[in-house]
Amino acid sequence: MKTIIEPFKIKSVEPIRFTTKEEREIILKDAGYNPFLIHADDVLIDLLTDSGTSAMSAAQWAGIMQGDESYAGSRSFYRFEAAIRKITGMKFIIPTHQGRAAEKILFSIVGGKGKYFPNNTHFDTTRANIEFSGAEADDFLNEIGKHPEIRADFKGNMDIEKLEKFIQEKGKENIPLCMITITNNSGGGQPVSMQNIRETKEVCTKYGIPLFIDACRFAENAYFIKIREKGYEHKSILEIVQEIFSYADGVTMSAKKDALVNIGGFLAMQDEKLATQCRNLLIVTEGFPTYGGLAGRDLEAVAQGLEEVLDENYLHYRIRSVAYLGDKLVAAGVPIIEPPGGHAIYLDAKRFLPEIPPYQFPGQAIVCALYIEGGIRSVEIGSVMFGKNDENGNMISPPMELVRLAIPRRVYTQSHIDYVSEVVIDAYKQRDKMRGLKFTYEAPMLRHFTAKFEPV
Ligand code: PLI
Repeated sequence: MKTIIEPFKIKSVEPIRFTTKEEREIILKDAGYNPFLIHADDVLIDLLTDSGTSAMSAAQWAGIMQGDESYAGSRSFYRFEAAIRKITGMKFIIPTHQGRAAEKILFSIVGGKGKYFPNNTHFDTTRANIEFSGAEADDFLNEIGKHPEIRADFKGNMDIEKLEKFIQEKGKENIPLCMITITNNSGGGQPVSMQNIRETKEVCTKYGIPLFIDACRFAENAYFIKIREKGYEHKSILEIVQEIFSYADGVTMSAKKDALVNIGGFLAMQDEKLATQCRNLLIVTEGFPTYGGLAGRDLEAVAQGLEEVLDENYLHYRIRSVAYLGDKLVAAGVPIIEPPGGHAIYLDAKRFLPEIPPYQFPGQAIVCALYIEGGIRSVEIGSVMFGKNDENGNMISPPMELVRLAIPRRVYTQSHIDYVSEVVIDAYKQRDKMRGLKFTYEAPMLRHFTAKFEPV
């Protein structure tokens, strides 16, 4: 088989700034050992997130020029609405400025004290918006998804039995909706199978609970279904995504992922009463229902991106280029979540640094090392992001300690990725030099964004 090439040519480039290791040591110390707090100009390869970091296409930039900036009834809104309706089949489509704005509106209405929201794994903003409303966010990831070293096709799946038991325990009247996140970002970018989405829907239907899909990476998930799930190999990506959403009663989406844009999101649903409530709140918090916190040009770019992301050549390159990095790391013995996910490689910090206990944040130690060694910015997804303190001040850690290397869409070439693998492999060889960290500052919510540390 020949090399799988980037399915695009580069028309516009952006320089990246080189720094020395000595400079990076000072920069990181000044930022309290938290790469969220360093200037992007001081980063060589930025793998902090795949969110809002895509390179847009010429057609998207052309759409930007054609954006209709009318306050109400913008032509760009109707294009946006049609693109989303074609994919999701949803009747009511509400633009928001990004994913968490959709979550905020939804959970302000359906959330509240005494309510429970199950998911395969809530993303941090989803969890935060649910908890902010006074409700509880509960994760039901399938057992296999909790074992980074086991290779399986659909490690993002919901544990259907546990979900059903939970519904019986808490009472269907206390569960306004159930969510499923595709792909499962916090669980390693792992896909969810069509069968699992169908079975989740069946349980929801049995108890009269609506199913909402967190659709950030729906196209990447659909591609995994095509190549891994029996019966889907000859279906088009559009057919697969339409089947996925046929099981949903609603959708939240950050368009900053699979819509290939730098800003945008939406909330969509079949229920008119709920849509009316959401639109009323949207007007207070985001804007009029035909722009909802976005400019007309943004709506155009989302509509175009949603068409481009369904291209199988693109998805083939996308999924393969992430796996390419994963394969190199595995060949060098670096522990990662296997198999590689759709948008990122997740280093398994527990196996990478078994000597550093979770309360000294092994993932954050790796994040710091990758920045100092190679100017690579990554993010910890472990005790810094999801750890909680009990009443005695002892930390309760999440099941996994991970470092995410998220790959922006259409941004880096194969040689950038080769460089990343060299830096990670070098860091792994020198892992006995890494030290744990402790907080010098932590915010009460979403603490990973602003936390400061010092080495122990
Ligand atoms: O960053 P937002 O507000 O546009 O989207 C929030 C959000 C919701 N769900 C999921 C699965 C996400 O991955 C997500 C955002 N993800 C970010 C920022 C990331 O770095 O993965």
